[in-house]
Amino acid sequence: MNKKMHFNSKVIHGGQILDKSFGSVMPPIYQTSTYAQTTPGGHKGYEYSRTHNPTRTALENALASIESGKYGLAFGSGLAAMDAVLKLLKPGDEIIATHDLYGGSYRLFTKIFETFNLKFHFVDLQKINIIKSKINKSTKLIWVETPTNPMMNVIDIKAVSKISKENNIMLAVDNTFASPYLQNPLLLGADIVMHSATKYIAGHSDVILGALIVNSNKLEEQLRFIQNASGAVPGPMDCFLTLRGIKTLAVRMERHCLNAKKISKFLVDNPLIEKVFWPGLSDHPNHLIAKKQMNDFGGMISFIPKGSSYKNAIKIIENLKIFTLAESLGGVESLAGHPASMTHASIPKNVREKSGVSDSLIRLSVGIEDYQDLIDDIQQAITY
Ligand code: P1T
Repeated sequence: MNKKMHFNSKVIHGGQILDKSFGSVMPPIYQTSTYAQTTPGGHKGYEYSRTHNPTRTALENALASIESGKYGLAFGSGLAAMDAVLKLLKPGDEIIATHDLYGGSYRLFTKIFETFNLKFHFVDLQKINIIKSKINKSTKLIWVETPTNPMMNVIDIKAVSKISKENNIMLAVDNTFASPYLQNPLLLGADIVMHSATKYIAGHSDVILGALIVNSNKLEEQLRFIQNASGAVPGPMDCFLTLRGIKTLAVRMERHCLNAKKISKFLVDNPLIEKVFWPGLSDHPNHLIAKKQMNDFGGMISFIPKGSSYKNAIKIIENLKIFTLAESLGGVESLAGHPASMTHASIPKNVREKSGVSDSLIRLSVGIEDYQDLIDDIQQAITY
């Protein structure tokens, strides 16, 4: 039944089975660490909650459904999900990764996994030939983030997957900025989809959670082993909150996209703004790929105020009243941030500036408030 449902229905029903005990419409929060056994091994499929938990199972099935995948795996955070993917690799293996990506991802790659002798090549994955030039027999993984955080570059997943398949390299896509509403990387040839479900999937800024979705039985088995052996699992309450968030993912995303469209137009037309980064703009360098690959253009916008001044950028984000100055994104409330000193502070200045993350860049996570109120807020903030 799930395969035939449209996305709007999958978010409500995908992978869900009605509770057998009392018919509760939402899955119960199984707040338990362990399960009674009649004899050692005599249990109903659940023996210890690091390994399995029924609330987590309900979430994992929902995640698989909305990403059009076979298996979903939930983790304690987006970074814990990425950590599990990297543990598929061995010392000496090489990874080609997007050069402009979330600062915490860069930190995990360089400060943790480089010390275990994994080698990372950070390149501009918009340029397919650069990928080819970095491939050698040790290359085991291509890591794509699209749209990228915070520069909003769009990488052609299908084109990258063609190369990964030709060279027998695993392709993982961080789909956090798009959410499964905008694109399903498994359908475009990816082997692993990763989410910081903390963001659009959960959608209410009240939970930290990560997800992986795969089709291959072998990958599921390996990742399930790592999930249990390393133990970075979310608790049942967080699984429940994420499941509840998923129910409204489609309607929330529709509004996020509409609001971002209105705000990006306002910014583009405003003489106090120097540059706007949003894939829905016709002059965005990857607009055509975004149009082909995504169902809409998302709720994240970055921009640089006139004069490209750090002081102006800080003043503007401090002036905002409806937008909250905060890390994170994808919640119902609008947030504003300064990537250079916040989300991307762990990337050395010269490295982040090469990918465009300048000191004058402001990032907006456009929420689902009335767009006119958001526009008025930006207007008053930039005309201080
Ligand atoms: O915060 P966590 O759930 O561990 O997710 C990490 C992560 C992974 N990938 C992307 C693209 C992300 O944006 C994030 C987290 N990002 C922020 C907290 C932020 O404000 O950009």
